[in-house]
Amino acid sequence: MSHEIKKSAKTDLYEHHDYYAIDELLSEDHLLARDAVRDWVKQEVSPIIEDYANRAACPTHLFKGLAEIGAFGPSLPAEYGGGGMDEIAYGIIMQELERGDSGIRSMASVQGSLVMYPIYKYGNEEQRKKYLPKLGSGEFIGCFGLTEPDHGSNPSGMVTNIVDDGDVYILNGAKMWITNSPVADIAVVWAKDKDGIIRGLIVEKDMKGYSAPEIHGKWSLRASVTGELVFEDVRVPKANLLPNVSGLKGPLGCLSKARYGIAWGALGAALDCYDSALRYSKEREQFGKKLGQFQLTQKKLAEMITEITKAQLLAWRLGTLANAGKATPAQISMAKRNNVNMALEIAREARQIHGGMGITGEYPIMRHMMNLESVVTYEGTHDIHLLITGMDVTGFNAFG
Ligand code: TGC
Ligand code: FAD
Repeated sequence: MSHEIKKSAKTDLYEHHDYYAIDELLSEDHLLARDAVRDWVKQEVSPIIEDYANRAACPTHLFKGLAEIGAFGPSLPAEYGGGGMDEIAYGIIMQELERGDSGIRSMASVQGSLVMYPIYKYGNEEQRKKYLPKLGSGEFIGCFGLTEPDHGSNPSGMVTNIVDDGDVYILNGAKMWITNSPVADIAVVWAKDKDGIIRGLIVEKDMKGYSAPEIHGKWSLRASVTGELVFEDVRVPKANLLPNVSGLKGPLGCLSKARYGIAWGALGAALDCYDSALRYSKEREQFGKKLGQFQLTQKKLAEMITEITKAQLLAWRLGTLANAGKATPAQISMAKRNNVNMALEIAREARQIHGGMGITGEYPIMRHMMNLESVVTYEGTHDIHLLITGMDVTGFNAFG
């Protein structure tokens, strides 16, 4: 894909906000990873992102750079193409990427948590060796096909299926809303076998009967490419079946990994909106005073930094639980839901503080706000995560 890099004249002035000295809870490695990714975002993402979002174009040239900074599978073992770091480092990297743009974090989430992770966790050694180094280096782009046109929140109803035919499975069906599918070399696809059991397969783009048309007209995540996956009698070698998992817990296990990253990522978008609003409130004057001198503006800013601080603590504690292997799916749901909603509310308040300027691309607010409307829906909607918490505390399932 060709890319015209139009550098914006404005500089990324972002400064970190750490009201509760959470940095003191982080290791030197965490801080080094954070600073490296922040610098990369300032140099490679901030100057071009408004232009790409405006044109609804995906900066696919950033895949290589994302690989170089270790954004693909930061907590997967290094010998399998990951970063060999811990879960908090993974979270912080997602935070810094989403500070630039949710679509850039999406590129990394899908590649690392939804494509490399299932191949690492559920694949055999041959599959790991064949795909993971190429995915880790950005030579291959991957995508994750779970959602279908008629089965979004309820993936267990999927109709995409495989039929056993000697050395191959014949795959039929369609997936919808798939991040990166139009540019992907491989897809991790979830489909039902003849007994209705969900299985995972690695499907390659050159397999006959595979297509990945792009979905156009998005007002959200405009710098991220989204498409369908269509399978018409695709003959997938049996060697491409992920042997070590069956059932919905396969894809849901990957989602736990990615939702964890989003809980941190959303903090980045919120911090960027707060940072911009705080700066604007100290510069812009009305009625002979800076906006920040009005009590109503202070209320907005004080509530923003309070909510950000609470969400930072939630993410950090979730990270320590994840490092100990103790983070439950329901705890991850709570953090994803809370932090994304928090970021969306902060984007809306930050937009108010910027007045009319807040709707322009001069400031990152509107882009973050529109992006977050997808983030609050994908990887489980706001209400689905509420129902997961509800089920966890009551023991009653209110989905069906
Ligand atoms: P349920 O009966 O509850 O569970 C089935 C099996 O899965 C296990 N399980 C999990 N395992 C690991 N992690 C989790 N988070 C898990 N949640 C459940 C569960 O223990 C059970 O195991 P077993 O051994 O008993 O079989 O399943 P259900 O059919 O009732 O569904 C529950 C529900 C509604 C919560 C689930 O379907 C759900 O989470 N729906 C939301 C769908 C969703 O999140 N889709 C995301 C698609 S991918 C995407 O959006 C990528 S965007 C990427 C980007 O661009 O960044
Ligand atoms: P629906 O499930 O139809 O839900 C519509 C509304 O009904 C929501 O508000 C929901 O909360 C509510 N609802 C549904 N069920 C219940 C219930 N039981 N009780 C109360 N309310 C309910 N999927 C992938 O597999 N791979 C990807 O890479 C991927 N990338 C995406 C990228 C983007 C930009 C977007 C927008 C989506 C992506 N998705 C992807 C799909 C995403 O995960 C789904 O959109 C999401 O899970 C919701 O499904 P749906 O859109 O079909 O909404």
